[in-house]
Amino acid sequence: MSVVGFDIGNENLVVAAARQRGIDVLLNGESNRETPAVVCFGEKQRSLGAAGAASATMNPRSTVSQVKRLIGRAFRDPAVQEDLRRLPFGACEGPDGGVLVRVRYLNEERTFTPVQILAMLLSHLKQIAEKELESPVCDCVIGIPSYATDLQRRAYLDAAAIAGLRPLRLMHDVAATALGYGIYRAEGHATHVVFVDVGHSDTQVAVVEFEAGQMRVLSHASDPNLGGRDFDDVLFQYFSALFKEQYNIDVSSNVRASIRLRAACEKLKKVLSANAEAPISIECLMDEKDVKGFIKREDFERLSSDLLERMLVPCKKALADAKLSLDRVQSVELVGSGSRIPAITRMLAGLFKREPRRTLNASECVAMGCALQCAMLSPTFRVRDYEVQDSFPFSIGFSSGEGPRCTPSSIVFPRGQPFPSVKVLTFHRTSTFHLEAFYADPNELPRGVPEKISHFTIGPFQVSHHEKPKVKVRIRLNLHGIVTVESASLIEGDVNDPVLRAAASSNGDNVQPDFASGAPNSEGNTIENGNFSHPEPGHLPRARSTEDLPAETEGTKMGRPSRRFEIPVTEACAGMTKAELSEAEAQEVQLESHDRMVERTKEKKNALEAYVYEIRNKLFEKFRSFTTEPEREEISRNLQQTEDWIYDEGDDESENVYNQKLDELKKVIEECNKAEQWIREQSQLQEPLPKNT
Ligand code: ATP
Ligand code: K
Ligand code: MG
Repeated sequence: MSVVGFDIGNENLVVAAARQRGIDVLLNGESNRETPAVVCFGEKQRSLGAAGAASATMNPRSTVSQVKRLIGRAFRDPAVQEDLRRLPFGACEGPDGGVLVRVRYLNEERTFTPVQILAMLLSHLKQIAEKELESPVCDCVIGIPSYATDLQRRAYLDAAAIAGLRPLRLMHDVAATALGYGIYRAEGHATHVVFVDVGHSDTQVAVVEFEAGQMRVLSHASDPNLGGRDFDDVLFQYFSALFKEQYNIDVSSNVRASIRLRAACEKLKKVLSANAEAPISIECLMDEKDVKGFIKREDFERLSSDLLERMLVPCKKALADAKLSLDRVQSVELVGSGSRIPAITRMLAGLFKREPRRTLNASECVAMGCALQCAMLSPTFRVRDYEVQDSFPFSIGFSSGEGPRCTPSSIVFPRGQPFPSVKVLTFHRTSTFHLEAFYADPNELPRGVPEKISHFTIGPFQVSHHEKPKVKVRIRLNLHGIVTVESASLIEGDVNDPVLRAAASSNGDNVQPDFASGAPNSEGNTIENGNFSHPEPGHLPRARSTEDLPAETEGTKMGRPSRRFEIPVTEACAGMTKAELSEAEAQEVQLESHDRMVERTKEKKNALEAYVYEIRNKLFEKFRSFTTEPEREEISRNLQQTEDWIYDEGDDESENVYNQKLDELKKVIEECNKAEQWIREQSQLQEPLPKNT
């Protein structure tokens, strides 16, 4: 079983695999190490990755890109609306309030969720990996932004499931980068490194402590809306204004012109990373006008000064959260291709009082770190012991739905919590109750993210008892950074209670709801914060276990033994239902089989064309000796007819029709082929025997 790591960038996808000799980035069908995160829907087929990007200008409105930013977000979120304005494809609100991407596919209006598009990209990467590795790919680790919400994390898992992948972990991008950095280094004493990843649309920072055999993420900070594309936008605005003045054209009013200018600005930005000035020139941009312009790097930097200042904000926040003074930072590592702008390096050097380094491969480090983590988690690989401890960037609270929601004691996982982590909360309840998980501090969240995470029903259960029984609820922040109620149990002190005893004997572990009638206790609804909490070793996903739950039987203060009963837990969270998930899986299977059919049809058409050429060449050489002039003319006419047909009415036919045509043609020259075969055999028979020496 192969183990792979995926970097799902807003612009670029990378897949890496662990092999016996180390981690390799895998090449796509075009032999590139990065694959554009693009799906293009066409009249006849869907094109993914590099092929999708190649068809983008032909079909801009049905070319879907930057979908990472739309996953698990509300259509009405102003930040989403802002993104959609810049993107050429259409979108509308889905029944769940999420985004639906609108495209034309096979001459029909179709909508897809961003999760489905992500699944298409993952599936494309899976195919790339399977081809390169020549083995099936299922286990993987997927890089995600540290600021991903619970809903978005679940969305990544849904997308992976649709693509037929099994993520052993969703891993924060920068934690993956840090793992790749740390595992080959064996400092005895603690060193601190700040990682700054500037991507296409976001900037992520983490402060990491390395010691021999382990890494600990001390803090994550980020700006989800600051990346390379914002610098493109600065240039876009500048040249739009310039062209309006000089050529009297309004580029932003024209989709195609906007796409072309944006692409030219991105190129220009890259040129400016290596040169002090750069020209721009676009033929026939709009209203049949050719445009020309030029900008100096210093002017670009001046126009970008706000963006550059903003880049320092998450850096300062990460340092402050890590409680680290500058002199304790040994290195600043810069990754992400967006960081290639020289002014960014300069700004960071100013802040950190040291030159940022580029020890790691800026565009491949996330995928490589993920592949490494996958190897560590997979039983099929042996990797040296190395402990990865990540930290969670948002505070998570729980409330039982009554009383003031966010009191300091309701924070179960404070910001910076090492995870995976388990905490046990104790409630005093006599019947079914509800728990709500929520983000405890809205200020920590990206703009537009709702505070509510998910809702849990603890029950059904009911006890008739005068004492308040204890309900212990086990809460897990899992390896993916998703929060769940793992189990709940009723701890009952008095085993002499006849009702409870009856329940225990007749229903095994579960206390059923209909055996007692006592009124629910209205008190005891406050959360007793976890009486124990243990961060687990980061590299071990732990199976659900009850080993550290209170013992089945334990002494109470009255000296009586207590009993434990499991209570059912149901979860209600946004995201896809099981039925939606299997429907999406079926749809993806159908789309893929259509893609394969289109590919096969192309191959069949090519084969027919190639056959025409092959026979035409043979006609006047090999076939000459045994055919008459009229026979050759007849065959020639047939070949010509087939060729004309391919370029005309047969241009877009089905696989079967091409097969039929090929068979017809083969019949026409059947006699010739037989004759050729006979001649070949004869000449082999007549070949002189090798001389005996
Ligand atoms: P994200 O991490 O935000 O999801 P991503 O991982 O796809 O996105 P990267 O591939 O790290 O992003 O970076 C892409 C950005 O890097 C683009 O904005 C691109 O213009 C920019 N970029 C690439 N090369 C250069 C260069 N030489 N100079 C400046 N910017 C560059
Ligand atoms: K990337
Ligand atoms: Mg990235």
